[in-house]
Amino acid sequence: MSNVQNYDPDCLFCKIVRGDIPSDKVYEDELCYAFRDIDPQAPTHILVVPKTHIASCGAVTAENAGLVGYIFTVIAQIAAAEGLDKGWRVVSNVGPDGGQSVPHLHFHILGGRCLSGQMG
Ligand code: DGP
Repeated sequence: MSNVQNYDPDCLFCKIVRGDIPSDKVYEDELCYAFRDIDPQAPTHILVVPKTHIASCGAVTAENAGLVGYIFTVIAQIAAAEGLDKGWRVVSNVGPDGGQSVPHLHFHILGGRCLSGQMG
């Protein structure tokens, strides 16, 4: 079980990080957790989330920007480890109009097929 700061008992991804809900884990360290999306939109579709509960990119501040920057270093490592050498996409949806369905900051890593021309 992982420690989650700001644990929100109503948050699906807080429960996944804690291990209360099972997931197909790809990567974990003290700050973030990555797992395969349950409804993959590409051959590789991985979600990377901070272990602390942050609602979305809309809640990124000067205080947590370092964590977000660190997560991008992990995203690059995961993309390389997954062999996405022809390219990949990172997406973070914000709010209802942005298509966010789980209000815990997460970054989608999509790859393994050509994604060009699809932005929404
Ligand atoms: P978004 O729509 O941007 O908030 O993305 C949420 C993603 O989370 C969506 O692609 C499906 C995925 N998802 C939802 N529930 C679960 C779950 O229980 N397990 C896993 N692995 N992924 C989930």
